[in-house]
Amino acid sequence: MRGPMTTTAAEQAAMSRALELAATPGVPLGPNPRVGCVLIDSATGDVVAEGYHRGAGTPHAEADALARAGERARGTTAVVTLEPCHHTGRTGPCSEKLIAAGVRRVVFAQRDPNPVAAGGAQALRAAGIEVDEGLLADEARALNRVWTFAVEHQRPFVTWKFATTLDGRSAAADGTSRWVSGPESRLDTHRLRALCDVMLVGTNTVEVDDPALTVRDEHDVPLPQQPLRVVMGERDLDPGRRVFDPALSMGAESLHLRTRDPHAALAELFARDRQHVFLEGGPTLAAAFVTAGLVDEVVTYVAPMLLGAGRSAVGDLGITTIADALHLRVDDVTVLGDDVRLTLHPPVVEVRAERASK
Ligand code: AOF
Ligand code: ZN
Repeated sequence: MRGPMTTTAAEQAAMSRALELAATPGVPLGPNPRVGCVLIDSATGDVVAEGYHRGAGTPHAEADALARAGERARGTTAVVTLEPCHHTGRTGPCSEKLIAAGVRRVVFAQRDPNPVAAGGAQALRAAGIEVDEGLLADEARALNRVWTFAVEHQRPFVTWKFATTLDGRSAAADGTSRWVSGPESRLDTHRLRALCDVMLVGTNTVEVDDPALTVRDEHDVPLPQQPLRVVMGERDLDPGRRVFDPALSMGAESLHLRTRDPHAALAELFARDRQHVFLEGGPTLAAAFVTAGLVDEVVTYVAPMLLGAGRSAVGDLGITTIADALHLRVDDVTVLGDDVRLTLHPPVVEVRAERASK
């Protein structure tokens, strides 16, 4: 039998706790998912041991809990937020560790979308262990939203961020663009940058704005590692630019990807174990990603300011008539100082079809 219907109250409580453990603050980001595991006594439901994953190269959550339980693991139920892995990557297969430890039953939330590591449930069942899946699966997926997306699509998740005036301008007619958004929005941007592992801009942005692209310390998110700073485009760049200046790097690496193709860029970044790209412009690069269908999330800061003329946040999308407009779904609206932050997700196909038919 599958699904949460067959789980006990003790298993449900253990899964909530496992999700909490998985989300332990300060667990380094990196290419691995956040995973938690609680071993409970199969008869009484009492907690025997807890464990969680602390980042790539460290023991998986199941191995961590098993090590803490020692001999007491025998006969327990392992409640884990992700299907136990069945591969040897940086560490050995958890399926075999659970079998060797004499665990009686395994309840997991999210099925492992990673084709390399999947198959744990089947291996456990084959060894005579009772397996139940799907308990709090939505919560587990949400916890590893970006990792799940990247593994399922075999490319990084792309968040495109921009700031505009009320009339949709990101720079004035003379090209000046500093301080469109206020200090609260800028602080929020640094917080979001800290959650990504790549900062991406085009060569033109480096030439015109000369950004350092580092995450500064005004944010409240622990920063285990500065995101990789990537400049994309075929044009040669002056090595004296701030993004290449070791004195300003704060430990962040930088990389010039000599391509204009968003697919090629994302493939290269995924091969380097990167999963979350924070795209910060400019308009040409943003347009290339939007038209390629490679923007997965939009975060925009709208400032209560009018310019009447000037550069728009995004370049030509090849759209000439209103029926072809790209529609986004607004998922969050937050007031930040004088600005409004909108978080949106990409084209809702039904809305387009519905409007087109009117
Ligand atoms: C984790 N932590 O607690 C579990 C994972 O390269 P490896 O050996 O660390 O394997 C990573 C894969 O293992 C990961 O993509 C996921 O599919 C699976 N389970 N990974 O990092 C854990 N249980
Ligand atoms: Zn594992």
